[in-house]
Amino acid sequence: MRIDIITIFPEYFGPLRVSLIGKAAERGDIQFGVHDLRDWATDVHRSVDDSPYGGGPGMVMTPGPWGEALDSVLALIPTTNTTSSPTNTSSPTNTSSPVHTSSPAVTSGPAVGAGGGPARLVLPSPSGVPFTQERAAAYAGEPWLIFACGRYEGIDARVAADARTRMPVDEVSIGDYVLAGGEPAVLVMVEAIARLLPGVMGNARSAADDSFGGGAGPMAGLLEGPVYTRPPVWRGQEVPPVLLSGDHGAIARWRRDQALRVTAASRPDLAARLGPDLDKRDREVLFAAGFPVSGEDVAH
Ligand code: JEW
Repeated sequence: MRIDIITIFPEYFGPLRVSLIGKAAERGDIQFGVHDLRDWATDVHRSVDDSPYGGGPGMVMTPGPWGEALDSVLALIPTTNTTSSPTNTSSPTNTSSPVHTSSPAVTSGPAVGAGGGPARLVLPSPSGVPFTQERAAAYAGEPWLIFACGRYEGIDARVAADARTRMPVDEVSIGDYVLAGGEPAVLVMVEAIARLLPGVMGNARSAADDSFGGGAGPMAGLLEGPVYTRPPVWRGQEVPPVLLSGDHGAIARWRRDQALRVTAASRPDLAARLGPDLDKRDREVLFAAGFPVSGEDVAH
């Protein structure tokens, strides 16, 4: 998968060289291009913002540099030929070579930008659709994502409108709080996406076991409960004995009980959607946790 990021703070993406994502990039499982929007500014001050039409506080990112930046990044890579991989391997912290001056080894693809090309543009925004585990999994199946990081009061709306004429564009929110810009949202999304790519996680674990794991699996729709490792007693606290019992059925039931309790306490909205596949024991656990359980009365 290729990921391009356009930002006025390329140094913000140094963390992409660290840990499992950094290793995946070294292996070539993810190809990152981080691009400084100011490289497409045209004035001596490299301006990318101006006052909002209609008045109001703050500044708005001007469309000019964004249009040129997206044109250049789109011209970078794949054609419809899926056997040739992108050759621009600029590291996340390599901000010295903007893509529009990349070497001739970089292929340009006439199919890209003609509508239905392989790139998807993701625009972090407090007004976007929610970024969920489901959306992360869908993005993990894409060949090429371009993230555009706004700042100030956002990006002139014509940039997204223009981009939509040639590629899918998603405005996405990572949560109901207001950031100063899209950069931290992109780090969050890239981490959630990258860990779903084959071979990126240290030891292969089932995504179905994760909190927010999809429809499959016995723990679907539940948050994960507590976890323990050695030593068996620490500062007077014992590991729950069932986990040392070797009784895998009892362990699975205990973990489900804990997941139900945590979900009811932290996320009653999720617990309320658990519905029909709850067994009698599940309903007893939720009821004991003080959670309203529909259907038959589980109190004795
Ligand atoms: C977020 C990108 C770019 C995402 C989530 N836009 C905007 C905006 C901003 C402040 C006030 C009002 C609108 C700042 N801002 C961003 C914020 C993403 C930008 C500029 C963002 N929260 N905040 N989930």
